[in-house]
Amino acid sequence: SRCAAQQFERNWGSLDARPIPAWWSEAKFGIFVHWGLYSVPAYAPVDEVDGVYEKYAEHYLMRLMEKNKLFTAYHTQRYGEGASYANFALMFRAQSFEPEKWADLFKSSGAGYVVLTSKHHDGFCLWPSAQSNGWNSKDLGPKRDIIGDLSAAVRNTGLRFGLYYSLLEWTNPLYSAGDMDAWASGHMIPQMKDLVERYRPEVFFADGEWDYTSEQLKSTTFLQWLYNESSVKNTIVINDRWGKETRSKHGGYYTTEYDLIGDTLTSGSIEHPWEESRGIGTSYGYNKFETTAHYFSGKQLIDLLIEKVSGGGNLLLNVGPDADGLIPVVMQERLLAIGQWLAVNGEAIYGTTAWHERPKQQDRGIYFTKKGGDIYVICTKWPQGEISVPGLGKRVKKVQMLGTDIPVRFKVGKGQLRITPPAINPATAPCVHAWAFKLT
Ligand code: FUL
Repeated sequence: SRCAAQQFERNWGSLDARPIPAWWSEAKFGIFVHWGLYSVPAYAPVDEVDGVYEKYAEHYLMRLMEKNKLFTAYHTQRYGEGASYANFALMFRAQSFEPEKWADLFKSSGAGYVVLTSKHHDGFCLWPSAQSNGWNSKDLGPKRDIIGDLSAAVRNTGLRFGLYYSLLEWTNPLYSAGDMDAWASGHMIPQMKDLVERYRPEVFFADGEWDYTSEQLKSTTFLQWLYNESSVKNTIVINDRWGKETRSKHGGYYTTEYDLIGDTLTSGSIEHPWEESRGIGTSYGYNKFETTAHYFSGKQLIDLLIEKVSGGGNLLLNVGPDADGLIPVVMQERLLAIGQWLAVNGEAIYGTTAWHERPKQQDRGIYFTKKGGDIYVICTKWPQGEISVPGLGKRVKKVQMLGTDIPVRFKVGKGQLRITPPAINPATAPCVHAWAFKLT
């Protein structure tokens, strides 16, 4: 009998028609991990520059290559005149890396998936890649298959596991030569296929797509294989960074980054799946010079998650472990704060969709999500006075505050639902940061 599986063609029209696997849209919250040689210097200027990208510690190598004054001064002072970036491969040792501890932390954050940098723009691989010329974590530094170890631990906790992969490499002569046929066929596609078949990722987050078109990078060739033939063809979720013309246009979900790219997505007006990613501070790779002033508080991160989810998006929140393999305590604390909030209010987040018909009342800190026949009203500020939800009329039978049995009074009239926030003693409130009402 004929195989019923859909066959995708090698063009965006066909590939874009594949629906995103539901697990991803339901999970809402993921953890991004940027870890590599840049975690050794763990430096970027924080206060001396205004731009977003100059604060990325994972761009350290490129900043040295372009003779950036601040990076060069730091590098020289810390490692000596002319010290090479390649030396960091010996200093990136991960002696204290315990993947089970990371996985437990990620699980406690309430996230549904974890995405690890398999290879960032410096080309250093966190797995024994045959195409890496020994420039990887198994041959150098930790002497470990980091992807193998972390993916197993993460999956043991029931979370999904995905990979970030840079299509460009700053110092690879094959890439610099500009022959993209050779690059894609001889290096990139073999690496990507190796990653997929070895680790069976459930997310493939491509990046570094901005120099060439998706045609030059042969992205549709790889994706056709991924969708038709790979072992993850039914579960894999991909993003939109597959060539300089593809962002917010092609691939799987659309990506924003520190709200920078395609920020119209975050207005909540589009139906296409999308995801915001950012660090807790101002960098993805660990920057040891950040202070608490540069970090979002638990409250800010919870508000961010609510804002993105109510706008129909996911949040991929990044942590940058240090070169020893430890996750800085401040990052741990932030993830646990989110996890505590989700333990009470997750029902208003997981598996929901945006309630596009109702504009959020952002100035009052009021956001909406919906699931099945239920509506959730999430208040990031304790509501002063009544909360009014237009258009619900008589449909609402019950209003409940998540995490407590305290009765909630509400009125229906003139096409409006009006909720009176319960008088609550802060000490017995279900949570401290944001409160959700479920309307049934
Ligand atoms: C960007 C990269 O250049 C950053 O270093 C980071 O990986 C971010 C997620 O994507 O484009």
